[in-house]
Amino acid sequence: MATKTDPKPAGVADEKVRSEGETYEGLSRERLIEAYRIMYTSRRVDDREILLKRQQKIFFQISGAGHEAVGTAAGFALKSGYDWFYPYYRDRALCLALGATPHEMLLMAVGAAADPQSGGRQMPSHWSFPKFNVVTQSSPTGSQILQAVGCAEGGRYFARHPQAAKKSDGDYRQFKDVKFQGDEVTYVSLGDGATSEGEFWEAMNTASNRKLPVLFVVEDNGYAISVPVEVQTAGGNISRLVAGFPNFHFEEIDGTDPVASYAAFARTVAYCRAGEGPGFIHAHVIRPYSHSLSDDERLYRPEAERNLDAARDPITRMQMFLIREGILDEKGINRLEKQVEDELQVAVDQALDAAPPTPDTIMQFIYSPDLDPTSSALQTEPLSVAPVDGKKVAPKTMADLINATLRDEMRRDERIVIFGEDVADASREQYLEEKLIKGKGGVFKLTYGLQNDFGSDRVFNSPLAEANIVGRAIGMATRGMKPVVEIQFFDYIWPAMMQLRDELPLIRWRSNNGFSSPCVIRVAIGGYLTGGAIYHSQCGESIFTHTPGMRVVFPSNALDAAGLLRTAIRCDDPVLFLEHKRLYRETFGRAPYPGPDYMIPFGKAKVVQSGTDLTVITYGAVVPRALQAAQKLEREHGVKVELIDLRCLNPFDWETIAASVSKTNRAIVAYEDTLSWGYGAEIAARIADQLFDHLDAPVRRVAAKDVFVAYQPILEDAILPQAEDLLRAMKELAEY
Ligand SMILES: Cc1ncc(C[n+]2csc(CCOP(=O)(O)OP(=O)(O)O)c2C)c(N)n1
Ligand SMILES: [Mg+2]
Repeated sequence: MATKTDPKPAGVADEKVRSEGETYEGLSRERLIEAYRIMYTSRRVDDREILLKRQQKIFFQISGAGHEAVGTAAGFALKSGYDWFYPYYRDRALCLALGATPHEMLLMAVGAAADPQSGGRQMPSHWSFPKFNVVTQSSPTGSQILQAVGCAEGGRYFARHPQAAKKSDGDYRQFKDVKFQGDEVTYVSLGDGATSEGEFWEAMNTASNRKLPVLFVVEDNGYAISVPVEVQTAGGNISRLVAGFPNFHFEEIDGTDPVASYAAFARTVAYCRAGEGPGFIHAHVIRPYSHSLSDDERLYRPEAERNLDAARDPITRMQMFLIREGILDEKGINRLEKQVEDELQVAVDQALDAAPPTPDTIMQFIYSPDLDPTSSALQTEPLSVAPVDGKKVAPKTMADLINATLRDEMRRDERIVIFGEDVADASREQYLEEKLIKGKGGVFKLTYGLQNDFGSDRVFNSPLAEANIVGRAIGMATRGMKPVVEIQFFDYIWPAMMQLRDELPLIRWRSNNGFSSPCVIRVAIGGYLTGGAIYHSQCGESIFTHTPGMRVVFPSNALDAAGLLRTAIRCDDPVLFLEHKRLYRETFGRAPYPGPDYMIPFGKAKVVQSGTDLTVITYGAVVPRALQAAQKLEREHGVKVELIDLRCLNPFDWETIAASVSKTNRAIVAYEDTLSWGYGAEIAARIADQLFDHLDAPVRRVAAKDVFVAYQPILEDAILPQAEDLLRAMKELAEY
């Protein structure tokens, strides 16, 4: 076999057969037999699954055929349950090498209740083994890579802050075990096609820049479904393109050769473990079974090309190698293969007998089963603030109280880190140390002074890349950290959308509670800015309330922001915390700081003013506008409006809405987002559905026009719902 230290071309036999006791790049003869057992098992599990699919006994199949050598080598070079793994769907052999069994894999293929990876929720080959530190994987090619970076950062953080790993009662830490090793490595693999995803480059950038112990493995089989590598990758070779990233150890190998692969992995893992930086292994492999059962590669690959691949099949090459080296003879190989077949047959029979999950389990583990953020466990009273020198303490803005809440929570919980664009006081920390500058602390100054107080390990700037922020936060939170990250403007949240829609809210559910990533994403949102224009004024909260697994909070005043942010940080679910820019420094809703333990449970609306004639349900910056309109309506027409501030959008407080509408028999739902398909549409539909008998008038919505917010203030005023619009609608509905 060709290796770096033995540069013979692949397929050419060694002249000298090694004697007993000699190793092959550190692999003993027993280890090589074990490698073959894993590789052969992997191939045979694929073959059996394909048969089961054809017999319609399973519902999908993804093969690892052709990738067995590199996977086995990775599994041998890394430590199961010690290092961390974000494997691609072709990594069956890796998972077997780490200790997973064919039975566990087949349970996933049949979708059994006892499937340890997802309880029947995910397709096969979407690996998840908490006991081996194999973190739940998904289908989007590339979304695992930034999470792996965050995972490595988590390991490093705990090594530097071991106190932070301690358990603590009364918040998410009670339910989140932390384990870490000072020299652990995080493995992440992907295909040649997936290197085209932007998140791959974002991950390479951060791993390189922070010298993280991440081992990137590109399993290059030359195709992404039918698209050949030269279309994906400029120049056709990813190794050439990434060669300029500093701090990396690079290897480009024949990934069908287990010995050469193992040698490359051993070198690279040693480099990563020593803390030198990340590793990158580019493994050339083959894909003998087409992309999947729905793909026939003969449609786009001629026979000659496929024959070239077949000649490199790692299974036959390994067989020939074992025989040639006198490690196993033909009889020995047959015996090993028969043993694998017999064991596999038992595993297949057991999997086919396994019970499916029952339909009543579908809603389990969307959210934490341990900590309910709506419960009174997360409810405290604000501290009353005594006057100072006889003078009442001046109330603070929402911006002030968010900053103070972050500071107190960081003091209380060392697992909290804050990162995002511009959130640090100054990345060049010597400027701060020498007191040459004051520091920035966010474009809205919400994180001002936190780096100064807690250090650059805990508050730092990210690159200008939103997926980078959220993807890394997910990886850190999986390890037990509590990232409280910032998206600078809601308008720019979209690069993170894959992470926010397909990853963060799904980690717990898709792994059947095997993993969770409770982190907080703070986002500056909304308009009424006078000059904010299209790209600094958007709302769009309904897109996230439409995502099961994501808590969504939208406070309208300083006190609520403080209480809800603390709950968001202490809770065990992912939270999107929406902060209205216009409300950051508004006179409306200022309050003294309510103390370091003030919490408001999620899903509890606030009745801003009670009334008998009409209910207005709203949140965010529409609250002060609706209040103004309601007060005017009462002054001028004697109509008494009950004004409900939802505060939390998922979960939301249906009880308060229902009680109010049952009393007033009239309802308006008001929101700043565009009217059609907005958040209020759901509330309106529920009122129409469940409170129909109580209604004396149709349910109305008041919202923005179905257009983006324009720059010129005259246009902005016309587009966003104003107090006058609310007043008109309230009056009309009261008179209906
Ligand atoms: C983000 C995303 N886009 C498209 C797909 C559909 N898809 C699944 S696998 C695949 C090709 C992946 O090719 P490569 O990364 O080379 O891996 P290989 O299958 O060759 O091992 C595509 C396009 C997907 N799963 N995710
Ligand atoms: Mg490929």
